[in-house]
Amino acid sequence: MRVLYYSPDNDAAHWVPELQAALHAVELPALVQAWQSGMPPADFCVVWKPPQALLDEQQSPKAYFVTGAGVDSLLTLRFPAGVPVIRLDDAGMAVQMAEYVTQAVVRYFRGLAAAEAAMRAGVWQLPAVRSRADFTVGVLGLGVLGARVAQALAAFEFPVLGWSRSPKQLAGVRSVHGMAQLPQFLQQVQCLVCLLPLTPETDGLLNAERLALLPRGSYLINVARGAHVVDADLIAALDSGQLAGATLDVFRTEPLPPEHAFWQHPRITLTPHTSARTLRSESITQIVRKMHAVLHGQSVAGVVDPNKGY
Ligand code: NDP
Ligand code: OXD
Repeated sequence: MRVLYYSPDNDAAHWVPELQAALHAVELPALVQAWQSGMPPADFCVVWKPPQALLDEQQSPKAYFVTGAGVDSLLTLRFPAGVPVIRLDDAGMAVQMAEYVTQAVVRYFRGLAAAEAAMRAGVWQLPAVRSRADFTVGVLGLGVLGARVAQALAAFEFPVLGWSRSPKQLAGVRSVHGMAQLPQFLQQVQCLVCLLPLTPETDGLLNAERLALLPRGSYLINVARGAHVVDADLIAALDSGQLAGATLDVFRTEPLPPEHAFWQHPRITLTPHTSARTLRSESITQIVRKMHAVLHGQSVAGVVDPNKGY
């Protein structure tokens, strides 16, 4: 069996031998190689942000595996017709996302940033105590990551409201679905978490009109994709006090350009797209398990639906 690996992140030196060893361990002997133009057809391709040339050359693998959860960067590429594209589902990301979002929510709920700033200024001042019942957290997207985040927040006894395309039932989480329910959803949440995939429908979803529906003084946590947010509308909402703060892990352009207004904004907390990292060992284990399933004609989770774009 032949497997090709490609990522612009220059990490083939780790992925290639580890993938080969993992395949060998489950008795799927394979030659795994970093992709170069002109290679013979592979049985599987494992890729992140591949060039179109790779897809044009590799027209008949049994599947393309993507080493991330979001596939928006692939939507403009032309994949060979009929070849499944399979993304990571969880593979160790959900627990990371749950811990990142929970810390950001708790930081806002408990007023920790203001308390730390006061201490740095030599002032001993207790933050106001909020009522948990009045701090509803709204999670946009109740997929693999959003569901785990919503349930982690519910375990901390926050009222949690979720929004998705199709109906969901999650213990401890009230949920609504569909575009028609979005305005009412937004009106109820003090802290909004975005965990949607980036698709033509969700691009720019968090614009001035929708941010204005949140109760005054709400918070935004965006851990999905930068383009879900209209940057200028977010800045305006923060400057007017409509939003009290935003935590942003993802940006329209990454790395965030040095001149971008987000860097210096006093009410924005920034992190460098690190809320849920691709964990190589967990990802390889999942990909190898799915390769085995595909070879045996079994169905696998995480197959991208080209019509939905995620
Ligand atoms: P999933 O595909 O499992 O879940 C997506 C969720 O969004 C589903 O609940 C889906 O609804 C909902 N959704 C999609 N489109 C719409 C819409 N138009 N209206 C309402 N709901 C919609 O994705 P994951 O949970 O695995 O990942 C979510 C995103 O997180 C990724 O696409 C990626 O962009 C981002 N991400 C960010 C990382 C980071 O480090 N910052 C790391 C990993 C991922 P339904 O269930 O009904 O289909
Ligand atoms: C992903 C990401 O989509 O890292 O996996 O953002």
